[in-house]
Amino acid sequence: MLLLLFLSALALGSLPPSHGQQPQLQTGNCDTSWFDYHGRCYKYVATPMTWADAELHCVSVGTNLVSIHNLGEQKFIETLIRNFDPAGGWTWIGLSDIHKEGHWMWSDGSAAKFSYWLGGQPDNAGSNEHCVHQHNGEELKWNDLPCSRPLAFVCASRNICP
Ligand SMILES: [Ca+2]
Ligand SMILES: [Ca+2]
Repeated sequence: MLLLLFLSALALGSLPPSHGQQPQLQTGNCDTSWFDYHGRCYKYVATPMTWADAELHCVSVGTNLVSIHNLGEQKFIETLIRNFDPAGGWTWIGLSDIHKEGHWMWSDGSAAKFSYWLGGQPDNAGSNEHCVHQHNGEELKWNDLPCSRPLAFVCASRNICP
């Protein structure tokens, strides 16, 4: 009996660790195929579109391209993207300097305080990079790119605190 208990304890101890690092995707109060993070709803759209068409698509369902305000939200969005595209392909977010070069604005009107640029970015390559996407890699860091590139994208609802 004691031996059995000992073996059970060993078996329990050998269970793989839970995936505590990655935020879980939950629908919460969001509609089907949207996911909740701290009361805001997010959706990954795999159909490649230009940045403007992606924004118009988000607006057509009452949202905008996603704005990102802290590292926790960035990591949630990385999890959301990888849930649908495990390789973490290039994905538009709502940041652009299309209105004024070097001045970054979120398409939902929120202030651009947080950033997560790749090394050496933004570089405005060819003086023609005004829209921001999440690059592939271990982390999905940000890069500026020509807005005309068709990419997947993430929409998010606007209920964000100032
Ligand atoms: Ca630019
Ligand atoms: Ca760039």
